[in-house]
Amino acid sequence: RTYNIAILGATGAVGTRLMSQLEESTIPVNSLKLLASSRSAGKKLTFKGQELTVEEATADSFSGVDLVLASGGGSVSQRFAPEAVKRGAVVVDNSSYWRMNDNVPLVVPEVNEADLQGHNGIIANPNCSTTQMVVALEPIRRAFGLRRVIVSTYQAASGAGQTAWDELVAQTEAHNAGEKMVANILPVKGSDKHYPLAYNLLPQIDVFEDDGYTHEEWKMIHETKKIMFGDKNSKSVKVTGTAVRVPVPVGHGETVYFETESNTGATSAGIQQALSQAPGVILEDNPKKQLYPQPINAEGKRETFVGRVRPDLENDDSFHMWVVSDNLLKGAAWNTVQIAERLVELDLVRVPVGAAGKFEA
Ligand code: 11C
Repeated sequence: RTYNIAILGATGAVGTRLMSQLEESTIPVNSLKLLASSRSAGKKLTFKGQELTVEEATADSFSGVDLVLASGGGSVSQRFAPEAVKRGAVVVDNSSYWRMNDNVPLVVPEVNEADLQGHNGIIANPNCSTTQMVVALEPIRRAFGLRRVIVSTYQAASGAGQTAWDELVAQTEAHNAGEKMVANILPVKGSDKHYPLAYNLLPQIDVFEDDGYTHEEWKMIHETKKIMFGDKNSKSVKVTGTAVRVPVPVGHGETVYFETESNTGATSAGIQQALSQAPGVILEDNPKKQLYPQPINAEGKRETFVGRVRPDLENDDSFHMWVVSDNLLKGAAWNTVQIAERLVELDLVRVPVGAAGKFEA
C-alpha cells in the first residue's frame, strides 16, 4: 500500500522539517499535499526533487488523503483534524489542542507505542520538552521504577517558532553592533510585555496559570503522566519543574532530578547501562573526558542525548541527569513522522467506523 499524505502547516520551522523527515522516512508516499493558511498559499517547496505549491487548507482538502501530519497550531488542528477524520484520514497532530482528550493517544514511540492500537483517527504528538524527557526517563522507569521527577529546562528560541529564532539572531547582531535590542515576540507572542532573549534568560515559557506555574510547566507535568503512566492526573508519580528560555537557537537542555522506587537497586552505573541500551537514546557521559550532551551537537539529530548521570548525595534512590535533544526533530517533526511510520508498519492507517463522531463539536 502507498499513502496519500497531507502536511498541514507546511511552511513553519516544524513544517519544513516535517517534509525533510518524511523524505527520509520509510513511508511509501503516493502523493503529498502541502496545506497552510491563505497567507502562505502559493509558496513553492520541494519534496523528493519535485516542486509542490502550498494550497490554502479547507475541509475538502482532506478528501482522498490517508494521513495528515499537522503542525499549524492549536486552532488550526481544532478546526481541521475532525474534518480530516470525517473524510477518512488519520491525523498525527503536533499541536497541543488534542493532547489531553481521552479519545486521543499521546505518543512517543520509544515509550508508549502500544497506545496507537485502538486510536480513533487523531494521535497527538507531545510538547518538545516533554518528549525528550520521557525518552530518557522511560528506560529508567522500566528498570528501577519512578516515584518523582523535578525538571529544570533550558529551552531554545526555535521552540517558540521561526519568528522567535529570527528575533534572537537580530537581537544578538544589534547588541554586538552597540544598538538597542528590539523584542516583539518572546516570552509569549501577543502578551503585554516583551523582553530580549539575547544575553538574557527568560523564566517564562507560555502563559501563567493561576497557580503560578506556566502552561509549559503544566504541559510537562500532565503530558509526562499521560505518556508514561497512562493518566494525565496519575498519582503514581510526582512531577514538577521550571521552564526557562535560553539564548540558544536550536536544542533544548534539561536537568532532571528523579527518584526511583526503593529496593530496586538503582545505581548510576545501572541507570547508564539502561540508557545505553534504550531506543532513541545516546549516552554521552564521561566527566573525565569532559563528555556530555550539548545543543550544538544535537541539532539535526533524531536521538535524545543523556549525560551527567550521578546520584544525589543526600537522598536515597535519587539521581540527576542532563538531557538534550533537537526540539524541532525529536521534539516535533521527527516524533510526528516516527508515529506515522509506526502506524504504517502496524497497518493502523485507518479510521475506525464511528470514530469521527468522537471529535464533533
Ligand atoms: C517552546 N515547548 O519551546 C514549546 C514549543 O506544545 O507543542 C512547543 C509547544 C507545543 O516554546
